[in-house]
Amino acid sequence: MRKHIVAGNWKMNKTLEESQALTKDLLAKIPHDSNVEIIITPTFPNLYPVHEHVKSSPIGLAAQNAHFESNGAFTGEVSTEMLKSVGVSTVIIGHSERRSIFGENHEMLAQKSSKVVQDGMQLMFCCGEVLEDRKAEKHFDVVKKQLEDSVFQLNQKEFEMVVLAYEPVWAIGTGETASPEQAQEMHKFIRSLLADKYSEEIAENTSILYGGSVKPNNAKEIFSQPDVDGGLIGGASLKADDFVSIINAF
Ligand code: G2H
Repeated sequence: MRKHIVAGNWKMNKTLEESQALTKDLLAKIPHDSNVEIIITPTFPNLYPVHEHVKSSPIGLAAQNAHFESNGAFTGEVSTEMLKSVGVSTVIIGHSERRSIFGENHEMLAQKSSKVVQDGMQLMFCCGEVLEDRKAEKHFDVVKKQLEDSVFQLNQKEFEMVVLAYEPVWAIGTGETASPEQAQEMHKFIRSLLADKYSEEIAENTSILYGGSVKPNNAKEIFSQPDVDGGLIGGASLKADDFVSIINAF
C-alpha cells in the first residue's frame, strides 16, 4: 500500500516567529491519528526551530532544496548532511521555481537526486509541463523526459526513497488547477513509466502527489482520483486551517 502524503511547501515565506506560530497552530489542529504523512517545509533558517516543535509529533520536516556536494566552497548552498543534522528527513528537488528561476537543469537535478537518496533521505521529486507544452499536447513527452533525464538515473533500490509530485506549471500559484481528470491521466501515465523503467512493484508503491493551487475546496475531488496519493501544497499551506482541511480531505 502506498502512502498518502500532504506536504506544505512554504517557499520563501514566514519569519522565525511566524514559522513557529504556524507550527504550533498546526500541532493543535492536525489529526494525530491520521494515516496521512504530514510534511512541512520551512525555509532553511527556520528548520531547526521548527524541528524543536515537531520532533515528537506526526509532522515530518522537509527542505526545499539541497546541494549535491557534502561541503566545500559553494557559497549559499546547504548539504544533505547539514539538513539531516537539524532534523530534516525529506528534500524537495526539481520544483519548477528552482528550474525556471534558478536555472537548475536535468544534470544538476540528477546529481541532487542521487545525493539525497544516497544519504538515506526521502526525495520528493517534482515534474510538470508549462502551458505551451500542454497547448501543443506535448505534456506527456515533457514529463517523461524530465523524469528520464534526472530521477530515473537512480537505481531500483534508490528509487524506493522517491515520492513524485506532478505540478503543472500553469497551475502553480495561479488559482488554476488541473481538473481531477487531467491530474489522474498524468499520474496514471507516470505510474506506467515507473512500471516500464523499474517494476510493477515500484509503480504500485510509489506515491505520486499533485501540486498546483490545491485548496480546501478542491482537495477532496483531486485526492479521490485513484492514482493521486496526496498533494504538495503551496499557498494554502501557509494558513493552518486551510492546510488541515486539505489533510482532512482524505
Ligand atoms: C506548486 C504548489 C506547491 P501552490 O508550487 O509546490 O504551490 O499550491 O501555491 O500552487
